[in-house]
Amino acid sequence: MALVISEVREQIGTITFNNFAKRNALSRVFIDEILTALDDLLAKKTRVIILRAPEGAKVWSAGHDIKELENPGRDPLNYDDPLENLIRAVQRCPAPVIAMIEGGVWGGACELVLVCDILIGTHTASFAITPARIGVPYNSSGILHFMNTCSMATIKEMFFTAQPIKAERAERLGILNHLVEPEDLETFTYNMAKQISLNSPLSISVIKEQLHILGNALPLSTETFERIQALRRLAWDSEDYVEGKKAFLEKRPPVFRGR
Ligand code: YXS
Repeated sequence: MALVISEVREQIGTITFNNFAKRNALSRVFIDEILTALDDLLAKKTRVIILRAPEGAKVWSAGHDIKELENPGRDPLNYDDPLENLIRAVQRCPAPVIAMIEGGVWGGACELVLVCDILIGTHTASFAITPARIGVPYNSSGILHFMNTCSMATIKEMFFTAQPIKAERAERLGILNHLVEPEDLETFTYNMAKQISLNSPLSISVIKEQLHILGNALPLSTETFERIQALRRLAWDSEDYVEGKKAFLEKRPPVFRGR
């Protein structure tokens, strides 16, 4: 069964996640299908791309497929991780990508929607970043994506509590561009997509890439980068990461010992 449904209407592409059994957990196979759909839509000169879960979804995406996370002792969010490839593909996509959100957005999926260009959701949307629930370190490019959206205080609360931010607060915090009623979500989203599709695609793609370049323009010395990697190794080498992954697979709360 296809894990994504892709369609085009008046130069507006829609990729619908269709992996409910695993709550749209972003596995390698699922991500490959999303990337293929993205390429196909761009080949068809689509001017706007919408990422969505099926109407009325309780979960937009459960985040990284935990079963596919690297084993403890290795970087769980390394440059070549499939989810990292998807995040870069969305950032580099010349067409604006709109995240149309119903339901919970978990873990790495929370970063995925933050690198989308516009977020439109209903009151069922929520946003949780959860490395602390699993004992993994997040990666620097991912943390920078949060820093480009929210205040430091909000980011610390999200990462430290690993608890969902509900839609109303997400709108106040600038995570959601628009919070709309469920019955208005499609019309509102497609009207905005239509407005964008009538503007200059070249101008939009250049401005989008300028914002991507400037948003990532945070100079780091090599020593600082190496220090960050050493810090991250403390987590991905820890017993806590072993426990975090094991607890998820055993469907029980983790017991972290800080080592
Ligand atoms: O037991 P079966 O085979 O039916 O499969 C279950 C779950 O194991 C599976 N599933 C997942 N599989 C892999 N990776 C996941 N992230 C994941 N989430 C769910 O889907 C089947 C149905 O799950 P179930 O019964 O829990 O569904 P539910 O409707 O009761 O609850 C939906 C959720 C999303 C609230 C619940 O599944 C959940 O809390 N999932 C984990 C959310 C999460 O912590 N995601 C973070 C993944 S790690 C990540 O993204 C980054 C590395 S980080 O941690 O740094 O953010």
